[in-house]
Amino acid sequence: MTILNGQRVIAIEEHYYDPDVTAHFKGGDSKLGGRIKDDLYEVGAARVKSMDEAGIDVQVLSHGAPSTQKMDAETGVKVATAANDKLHQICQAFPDRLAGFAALPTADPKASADELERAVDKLGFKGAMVHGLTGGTKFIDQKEFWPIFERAQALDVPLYIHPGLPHEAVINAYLADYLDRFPAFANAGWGFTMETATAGIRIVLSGVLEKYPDVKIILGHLGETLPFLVWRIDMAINRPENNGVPFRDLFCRNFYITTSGFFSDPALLCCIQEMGVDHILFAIDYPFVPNAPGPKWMESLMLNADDKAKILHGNSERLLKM
Ligand code: GRE
Ligand code: ZN
Repeated sequence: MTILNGQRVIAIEEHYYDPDVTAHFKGGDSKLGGRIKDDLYEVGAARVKSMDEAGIDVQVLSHGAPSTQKMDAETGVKVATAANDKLHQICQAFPDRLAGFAALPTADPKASADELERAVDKLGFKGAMVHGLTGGTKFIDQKEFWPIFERAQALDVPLYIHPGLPHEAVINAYLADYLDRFPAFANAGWGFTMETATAGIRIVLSGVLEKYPDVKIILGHLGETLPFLVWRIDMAINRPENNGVPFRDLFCRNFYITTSGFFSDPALLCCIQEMGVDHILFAIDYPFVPNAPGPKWMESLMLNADDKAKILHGNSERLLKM
């Protein structure tokens, strides 16, 4: 089935839209799907055909940003539960080809932990994906959200921290005057990166990884710049007058990264050198990124076959128990 000597290819940041979730999107969030909305809503045979053509065996599906992160607690619980049930049905139609990450109603952290457990135990999901700031303002490292990390550790499933649009004040101060001409400056062209890299750094600084040392965090987009920056952040955060934290050790121990939407040889080699190949997993970021170039890139990449196999499927099989 695949173009990589028949080996299994598992892609783990692959998005879809549920109309009962997107009905709640407002403002900039409702524009994120843009021209690819049809592909986001398509979760059946056409999606699997595109996977076949590209040589992708499995997509681990997650909703598109901001998923249920901007809903109030009551709405979020209702919508996330229904969306996860529907995603389970979607996966059941192609059980060898589609798997799921749960949506969590993060406005209610305790309900999120319970929904994560239900999604893993009852629906067979592989973990959960959280998209950016809860309510548009709160980073996920804040203590009220720690029950989610506690439950993820207990269930031994990863939390995938996916970008969302930056805080409105940040968009206005840093990005707004270019958005007419370059709307992607607020999302994949920088805003997403800045927002999610900040979330990743904050998770390490928060102490949640000392409290729950077996928590596994996944970042997409080759780690949202952090593998490149980890040495420098570690150095600065341990200067006099700082509390100090083994930043580089914690990041390289608890974090995993994916290739979603970032098919660059030098950037990937930097990630391998800093984090080790066991922490790098294959992803496309479909349909924001087309399927076909991903496996082709892996095929031509100057990397030994054993390490390619780890990235393409071995690490996902271990981390997501597939
Ligand atoms: C993504 O998931 O990477 C993404 C979005 C929305 C816009 C662009 C984009 O979720 O790359
Ligand atoms: Zn994505």
